[in-house]
Amino acid sequence: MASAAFPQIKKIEYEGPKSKNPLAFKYYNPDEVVEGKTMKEHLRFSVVYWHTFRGRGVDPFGAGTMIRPWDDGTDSLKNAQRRVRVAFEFMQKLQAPFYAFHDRDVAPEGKNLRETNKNLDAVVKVLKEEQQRTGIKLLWGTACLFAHPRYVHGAATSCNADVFAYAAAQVKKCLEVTHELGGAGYVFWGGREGYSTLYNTDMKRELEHLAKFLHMAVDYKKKIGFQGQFYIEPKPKEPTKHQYDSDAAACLNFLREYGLKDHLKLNLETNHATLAGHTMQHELEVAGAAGALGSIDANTGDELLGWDTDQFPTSVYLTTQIMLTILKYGGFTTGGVNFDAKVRRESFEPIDLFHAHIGGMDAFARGLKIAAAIRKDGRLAEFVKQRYSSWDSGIGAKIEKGEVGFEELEAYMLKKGEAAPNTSGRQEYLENLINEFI
Ligand code: XLS
Ligand code: NI
Ligand code: NI
Repeated sequence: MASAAFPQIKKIEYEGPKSKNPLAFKYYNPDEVVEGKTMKEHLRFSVVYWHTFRGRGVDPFGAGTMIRPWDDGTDSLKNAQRRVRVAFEFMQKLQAPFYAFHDRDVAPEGKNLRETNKNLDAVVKVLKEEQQRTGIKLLWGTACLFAHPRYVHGAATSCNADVFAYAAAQVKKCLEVTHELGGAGYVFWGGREGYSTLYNTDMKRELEHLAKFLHMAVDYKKKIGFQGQFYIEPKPKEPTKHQYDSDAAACLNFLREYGLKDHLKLNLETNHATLAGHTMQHELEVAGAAGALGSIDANTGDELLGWDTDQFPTSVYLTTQIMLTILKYGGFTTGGVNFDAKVRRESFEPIDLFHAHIGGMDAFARGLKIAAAIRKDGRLAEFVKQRYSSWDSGIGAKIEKGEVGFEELEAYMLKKGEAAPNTSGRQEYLENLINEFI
């Protein structure tokens, strides 16, 4: 490649917890083995193209602030291709094994679909070269079905059938490109699949259209032999008042209702969980219990701001809870820890991109190690096991096996007279136990 975009920055290495070097990992040691796998294999870190390479630092009150010397600010193809080289220099120096993109992050929109597709092909060529040069892989691709004005009323749920058709054509192309780049997955985030007012909305029809759209995608995926995993990314609102994929449970219900459950897993994002009034651990648990835990968009919100601030995750409690649940369900297969996060508008220098990702990677490495230590200690799991032990034998086992109904249970209780006493839930004890490991 031509001249480096980050000439002062060398490859970020693991230096251990005592290091005071801000450009080193204190906890993320890619080759260190935890529970039989390396950290690199467990965490499968991924950098997002949109925030990291296209984020300009705009907010509803102000213009962009980001200093990006390699970017000439135009929508030219040349600029887009140069940006790819920079992105791969960044990811290589960061030791990030994966990345994720929207079609429109990487290549500019043309004056019609044909020209737009041509632009995408021209950038994909460079992406492919850089993937081969660095060994960095695509975690997932996705189509941006929300930014262009044509998607004002949604994409697959638009009242305008032509917009549905355009979205279908766009996803078709994006699937082909993701396939060509060897993507491990493909994400559907319904940015504007929802409503702003029910006065103008035929919800039933819109949901049926969304399902139809996803079935078409499944069919096309099979047709081209794309083996990657499909995911739905839940989010309750923003930009719309209500989005149909509002949380993990709503997504699962939708997938089951429309016969899509076998074809899509969930890509869960912390800040979206918060907006839905849940914790990330709750969302992971809902997905995990349904066999649909796919991948995560790692970020965090601000307790005092009620919107999707997409901050880099630094809370060790958060990453510990996430990794406890991920490990409980067997770890990532096709998914990974994708930093769908952006540096603050006030953090406008290129080096801030490194600080942000290093912090997130270290926070997850700590979460992984702490979660593994809690699992090795075994007291937490043992407590939960004990708490449900009344189901392991006697009447509990009979209920679970389906051997008894209301009549048998009435006879059992009439004979016994009163239920066995309850034991304490010991929340405070368990919170203290977790703190032993933090
Ligand atoms: C927006 C979403 C988006 C998806 C990909 O809030 O998180 O970035 O991850 O379309
Ligand atoms: Ni996301
Ligand atoms: Ni988001």
